[in-house]
Amino acid sequence: MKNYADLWIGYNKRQQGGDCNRLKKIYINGSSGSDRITENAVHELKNGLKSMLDIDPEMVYGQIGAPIAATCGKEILDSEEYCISLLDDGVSIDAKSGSGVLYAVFDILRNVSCERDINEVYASGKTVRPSNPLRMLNHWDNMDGSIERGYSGESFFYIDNEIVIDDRTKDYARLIASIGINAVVINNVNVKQAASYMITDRYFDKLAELGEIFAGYGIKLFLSLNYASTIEIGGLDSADPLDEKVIAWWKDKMAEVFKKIPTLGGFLVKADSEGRPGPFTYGRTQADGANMLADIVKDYGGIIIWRCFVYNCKQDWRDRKTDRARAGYDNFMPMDGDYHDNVILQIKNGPMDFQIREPVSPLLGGLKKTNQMLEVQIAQEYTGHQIDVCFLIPEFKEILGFKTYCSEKDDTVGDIINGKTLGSRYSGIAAVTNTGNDFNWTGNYLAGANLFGFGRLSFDTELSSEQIAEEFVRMTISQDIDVVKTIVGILLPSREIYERYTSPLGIGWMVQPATHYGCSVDGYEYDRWGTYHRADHLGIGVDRTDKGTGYALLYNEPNASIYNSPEKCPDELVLFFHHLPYTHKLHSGKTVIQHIYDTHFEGYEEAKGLAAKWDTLKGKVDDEIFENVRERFDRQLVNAREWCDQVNSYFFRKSGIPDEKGREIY
Ligand code: GCW
Repeated sequence: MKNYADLWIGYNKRQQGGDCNRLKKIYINGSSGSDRITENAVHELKNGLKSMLDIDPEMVYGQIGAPIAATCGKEILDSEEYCISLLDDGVSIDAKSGSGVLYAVFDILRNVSCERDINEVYASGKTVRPSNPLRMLNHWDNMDGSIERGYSGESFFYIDNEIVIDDRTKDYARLIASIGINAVVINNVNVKQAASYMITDRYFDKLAELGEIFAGYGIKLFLSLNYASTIEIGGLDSADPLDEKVIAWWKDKMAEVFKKIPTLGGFLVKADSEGRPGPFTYGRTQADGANMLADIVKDYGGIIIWRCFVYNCKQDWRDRKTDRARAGYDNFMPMDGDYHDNVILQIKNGPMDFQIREPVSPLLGGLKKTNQMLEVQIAQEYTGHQIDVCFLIPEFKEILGFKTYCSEKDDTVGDIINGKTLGSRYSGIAAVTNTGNDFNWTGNYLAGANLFGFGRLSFDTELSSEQIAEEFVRMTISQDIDVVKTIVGILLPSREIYERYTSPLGIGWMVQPATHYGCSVDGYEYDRWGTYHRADHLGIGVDRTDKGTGYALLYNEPNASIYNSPEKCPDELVLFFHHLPYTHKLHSGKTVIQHIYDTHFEGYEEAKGLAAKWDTLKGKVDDEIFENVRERFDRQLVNAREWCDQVNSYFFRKSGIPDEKGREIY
């Protein structure tokens, strides 16, 4: 027995969503069928169609330009692009490489799995090119098997400082390739202990093997790199990026690494952040550090993805001038244009750290001459630890759709990271992933929707949250229309519900320090991390306007003026930008304090509503899935109640202003 679930690549029996005869003959144009990715794709297709529909397709291979390929009407340009069209006697896939074939196959399997009528779906030919060049997962897995911010068991990549390669590894590659992922960083950005030796003999063989497995599914292997490797494993006394000895060491090292792991795509680097070493130690800039490595890996086609999560984590809470929100911008903007071609800056979606609501980082739309990549987090560090249900795709859609006003057109975050704005081929989106070795991969079965959804969205930014949620349910839980509606109805509002019972109006934090689960309003208030709410008896919020830290002005107009003004600033972010009296009236017409009370009472009630909806599914969905989610809901309700009562009591005690509706506050 396998010790893990199949999720959306289980291919259980399906009803035909229309006449499926055409699936009996599949033409593949553009690949001889003998490259490894196509072989894997065809295997997947045959296996999937057999188990879902009992169809054993005949495969016909032809080269691009063969008369057969006429149906798409346009030339396939990109190696990951594909076209699926209908022929009288079959279905035709046009692609330029194995990757295109692979994505086409998963497109067909997904539609069959959702019981859609392929004659309708592909009636006029479907040409698809992925929205983003890089569609990446970042694992924060440590080599001892633990996972930093992991909520679904231990790592399936490592046990006791050894790399594990087994059936699950290959199924993982299939699982993520099927949703469009083409790059994976397999180790934590905090590179310590054994992980520092990933770029040595100790691990080369296993990494080469892993890289090959991934490559068979169009996925590039990436590693997180210890910036201070020259010191920690190289025996030098410096990691200064301009020091000749340091540069020479890296040159030798990279020659060795790319020779031993030929499929390697490059490295992700967390430098000068939260105690990690970096170029600042030597009075150098982030660009100096990134460029030094990038120039060296360039010879091997490698790229350096450099994180912008650089801030002072030893702040004095008394200091109101230093603003952590500004740090990314202040540290990276001055070198805009200096980062070399094969450097990508990886920017967290917000300026702080994956709170349930943050403004978009002003680096996105600020940087105009630098390759950029968006980092989001599907590991639910601040969003409920995969105990509370929190479907994050609606949030990601908001972020991608955010207008930065960085140019006349193509100025959304989506445009920036898909390479349109800058015309760059080095860009994309990465998620800190939510997987572990739990049976269902993600702890809460419904958290699987975030993994599925992230992949789908990274591949096709135009998909709606609802489409994604529905596909997830159909592919993994049930085709029953009522079940589908019920679960989609749980997923879609879950992020806003989570927001309502936790920290209000964009202020963030108020979490238990260290674990980041559960409420502690003052948990970080007198700490060193730069994460304050500044509440007193009169009001709450951080003044980030021109009169405060000036952060609001880092945005392009009109965003800067909107955020800078308490009247214009959207309610959901108003306490992020402004310190306001509890009696301040929001756009909603409510005062700040009444908003706090109302949203918390409502959020808790709504969470109960989600749990009640789930209860109606008993007997209608797989028992194991039912019980898994049911048990999480029990814990979510305890959490939601704690948040509700602690936040309301705290602000009632601070402000002395009673709830208009006279509800119970402690
Ligand atoms: O805030 C922090 C998380 C850390 C994480 C860090 C980062 C991997 O709490 O666990 O470290 O963000 O993004 O580097």
